Amino acid sequence: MFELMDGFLKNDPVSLQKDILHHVEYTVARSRFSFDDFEAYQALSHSVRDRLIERWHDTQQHFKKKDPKRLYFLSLEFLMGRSLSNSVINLGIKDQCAEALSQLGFEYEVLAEQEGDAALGNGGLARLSACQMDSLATLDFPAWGYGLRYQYGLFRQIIIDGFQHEQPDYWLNFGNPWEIERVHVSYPVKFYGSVKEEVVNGKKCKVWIPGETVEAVAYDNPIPGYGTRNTINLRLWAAKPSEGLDIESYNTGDYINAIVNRQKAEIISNVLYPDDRSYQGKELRLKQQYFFVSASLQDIVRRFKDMHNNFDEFPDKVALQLNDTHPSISVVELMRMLLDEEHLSWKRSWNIVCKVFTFTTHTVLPEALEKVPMDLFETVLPRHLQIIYDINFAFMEELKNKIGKDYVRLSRMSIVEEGAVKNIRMANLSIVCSHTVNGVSRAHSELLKTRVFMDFYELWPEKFQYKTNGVTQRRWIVVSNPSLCALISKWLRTESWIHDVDLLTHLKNHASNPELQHEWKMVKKINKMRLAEYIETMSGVKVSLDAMFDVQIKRIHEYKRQFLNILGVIHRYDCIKNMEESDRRKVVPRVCIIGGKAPPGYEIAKKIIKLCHAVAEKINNDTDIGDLLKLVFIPDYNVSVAELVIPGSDLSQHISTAGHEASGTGSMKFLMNGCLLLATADGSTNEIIEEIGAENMFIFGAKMNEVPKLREKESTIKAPLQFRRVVRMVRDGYFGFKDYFKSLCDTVENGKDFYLLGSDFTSYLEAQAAADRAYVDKEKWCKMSVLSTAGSGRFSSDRTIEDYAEKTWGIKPCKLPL
Ligand code: 26M
Repeated sequence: MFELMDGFLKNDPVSLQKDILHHVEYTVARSRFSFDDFEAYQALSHSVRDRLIERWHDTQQHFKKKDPKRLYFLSLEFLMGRSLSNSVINLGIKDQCAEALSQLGFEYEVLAEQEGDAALGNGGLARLSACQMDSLATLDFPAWGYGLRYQYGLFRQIIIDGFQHEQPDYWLNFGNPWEIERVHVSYPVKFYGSVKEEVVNGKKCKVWIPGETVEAVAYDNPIPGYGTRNTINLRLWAAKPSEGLDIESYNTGDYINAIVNRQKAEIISNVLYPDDRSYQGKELRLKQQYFFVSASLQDIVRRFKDMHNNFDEFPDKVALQLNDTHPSISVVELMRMLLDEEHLSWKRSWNIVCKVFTFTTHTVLPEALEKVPMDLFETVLPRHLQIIYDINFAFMEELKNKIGKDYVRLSRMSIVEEGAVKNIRMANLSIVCSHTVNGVSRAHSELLKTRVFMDFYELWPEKFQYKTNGVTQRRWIVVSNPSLCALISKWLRTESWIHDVDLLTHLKNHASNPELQHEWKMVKKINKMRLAEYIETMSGVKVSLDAMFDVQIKRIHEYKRQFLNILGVIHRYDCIKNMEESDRRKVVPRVCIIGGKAPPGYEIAKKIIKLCHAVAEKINNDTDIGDLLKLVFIPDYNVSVAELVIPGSDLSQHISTAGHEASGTGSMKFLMNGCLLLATADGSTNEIIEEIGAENMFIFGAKMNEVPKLREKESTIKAPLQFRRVVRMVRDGYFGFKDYFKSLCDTVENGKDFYLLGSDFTSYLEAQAAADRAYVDKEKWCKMSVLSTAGSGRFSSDRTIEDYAEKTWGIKPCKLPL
């Protein structure tokens, strides 16, 4: 019998089964003769975890021995989703696990479903971090992720009478086998207090006397690479009361209060902030940011000092990646550590800081750039504010030398925003202190250079790069679409595409092959069946598999235009209603699927969710319509729902107003799974068009450069009749809730249609009609679908990460020997 062994633990089914039973008995503490699906999931997870830990240890040892330059990826959000399914794929032990379980009377797929999502993030930015961690591990890069271990992840969405309600996501309720608590890896993090000047060794020094100290405890999450033993670490910090404080109690009340107050420290890592883009300047948010940054930097500096004693070598050993501005306080914190704790000179410290940081921004909207009110800064981080002043002073001097006394420009570029309320501009701080700045698609980077950060681009053109996002094909094909994965490997006669995704392009050769097409359609059908079952369970709506499954799943936001989608559905409904019987037979049946969470405080987004339900109620119960049109809202959209929905979709919509989606990564997941895209030329779509050709997609709407003009003219131009008609239906209460929908209708009428729904409506309907026509021709549709998958290689996060490694971080692979 072959033995799959790369550590102490063997990976054959018999050994796995032994381990599973061991964990049933000793970890889960159940009888090995009677345990349920969840307990079996726990035991299996612990068996997989043991294997991860072996590889994790070997990897860390190896990195330590080789001491390469390491990348530290700092992010306040990671949307990891489930770990079991991903780990067994990357370890290459899925079949063995399935066999081991089947002999015990369990089904692997059923157990994998037991796991809840790790949802420590909001949306695109957070899932991108997770995809990038997978690629960093797979490509053997010596990388670490650092973040916060929130006790409550992103809120759960429940729908009552069509309205969104938020519920806490206490994801740790049933334990988390995928993390390792490191009680001995902990650091004090300071807040508040004051700054004093002292003389140390004859030199004047600033000393920060904190008002509060909180302990950061490490939780390590192993991230296995695919087809390699390398397993990197995602270290998340949890806040615990600091040991340092002695409780001097004079009475029981003091004693109890002292304990209660200490316990308040834990609040810092309690809950993830939902992204509403313009949410600014909250004390707890600033404390979260500093907390994770301070602990991470203490950890990083400690690791550096273990091996080196000259800080000038720091930039040769450390790259620090800022995932948006959320961790940008790190630049100031590193400065503070070098100045106040290592007693380096300003010049030397600044030199080091400028060589280690790189900054990626994920937004287009200038109003979404983070600002922190100065007095809040002064209270929470008094020493940091001083350092920011010093950085800004030096920067302003340098700038004056270059551009003269252009005070308007100087004030635009200043890190400190003057005004009634003074603010610290976190993006300006990040740009000034980073050696590279990048957007997340080519179009986005152009926008940064010509608009959002134009002044900085003029000053430092060499700092600006562009890096188009990517997603990992391991999760988005291999884990979530096993049938497609098998088909691809069969036709390419290799599994190498799983780590060399450019090989997918060879599918082009078979795109018209009837045999492949037959198999391709079968795969889609299986996935549609799975999705249809899910829809029926979640919403009670029965859908026909012959219908085109048309999907829009993403966070709900005005710029993403779910409202446009719903108005399109209303138009379709209205057309069918008014059709002759003979014409009805020609209608391509559709199932329109929408899913996504609205930020809790974003009223218009919540109204869009309610509208979707109101329209669905009407259409789905109209016996006149039957299977020709259904509308369903999928509640509580998250990573594992996406894994189910994407493979089962025929068409997916990415319809943001051009110039608003920095990149978009959902589109890439659909593309890989052979779903056709109906999209505007926004963000990364532009590059998808280049790869697979506009003829294989349904592109519509105003182009990025047309948007400003259209906006100017918007108030004077009448929206098309069809558009006014469907909005009127909503306004007049055709779907009920007349008063409630009024403010929603107001956002697209009376010259206030900022996101240009009216102006894009006609071309949207044309694109939809083109999709209908294409769907009727099954062979043509299938060919377009194959070509979508075949052209998706460029959108793998492997490509993105290789590019960052070479051009931004300057890191090289450090592979564990087999
Ligand atoms: C800010 C303040 C307070 C609380 C939360 C936030 C916040 C959290 C997340 C703000 C923005 C956040 O994420 C932005 C984001 O997800 N951007 C998306 O990033 C993707 C990956 O680069 C892109 O593909 C999307 O186009 C972009 O919208």
